[in-house]
Amino acid sequence: MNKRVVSIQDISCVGQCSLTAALPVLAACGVECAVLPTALLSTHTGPEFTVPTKLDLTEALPRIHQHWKENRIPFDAIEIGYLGSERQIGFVSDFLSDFHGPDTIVFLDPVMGDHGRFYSGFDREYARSMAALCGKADIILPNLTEACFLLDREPVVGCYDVTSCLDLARRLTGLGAPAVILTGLELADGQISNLIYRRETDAHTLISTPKLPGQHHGTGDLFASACLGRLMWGDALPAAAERASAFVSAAIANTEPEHKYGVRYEACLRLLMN
Ligand code: PXL
Repeated sequence: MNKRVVSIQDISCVGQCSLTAALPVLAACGVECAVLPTALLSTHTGPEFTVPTKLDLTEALPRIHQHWKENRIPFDAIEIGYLGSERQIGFVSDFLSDFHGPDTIVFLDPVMGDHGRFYSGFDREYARSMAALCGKADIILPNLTEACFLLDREPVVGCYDVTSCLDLARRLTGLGAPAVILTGLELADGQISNLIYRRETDAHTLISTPKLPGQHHGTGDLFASACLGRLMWGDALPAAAERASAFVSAAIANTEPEHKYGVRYEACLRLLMN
């Protein structure tokens, strides 16, 4: 009980994603959320808006790191989401050297693309640095596109089968993280699945929910924070992922398809509470 997480990702001032989603979602799970904001953007970078303004906070990160180190502030988990540059990956790597204790869970969403393409500002070089960072994490949560980029493969789009996904998950643990959650998989018509794989037991769990209409920004961020929050509350990883999936699914169902800010998850936060 009384867990403290630090969430390292951007603040998108408008857009229900990254830090503005991590804070309420982790709080709903009963978990304290400290923040290490990597950049301040006027909106998320999705095509729903014109190009957002961006204040890069890279310079502030080592100073915050140093102050926390002086004050010996411990974290039960480190959540890593959207990072803007290889320099920031380098910073996170240094941060982990000081703050990844034996009982700290490093939960890394290697945000860089979807639907077979990089998000704007990301490329193969970035993917290689992110693959190295995966070696320092305990649990990584790539979608199918990110999984392919991490393994330096051509991206796969659309339907894929469980056997191929399992093969991908096994190879991803080869990067160093002992557990992988492959997110947003379309394994069967009308379904969205998450596949949880652990290297230690070679066991996997598949969690599927109906695919709902609309393409929304930030669903991966919500899933990650909800899954980490439930894990911190004491759920086992498959139960945490199941609860997070149900939460995201309810949030999507609560959102009109044309809503462009993200998903309306606020009314569904109670699904994460004990
Ligand atoms: O949802 C991930 C995310 C977070 N933050 C920003 C983004 C994105 C995805 O594109 O643009 C700024």
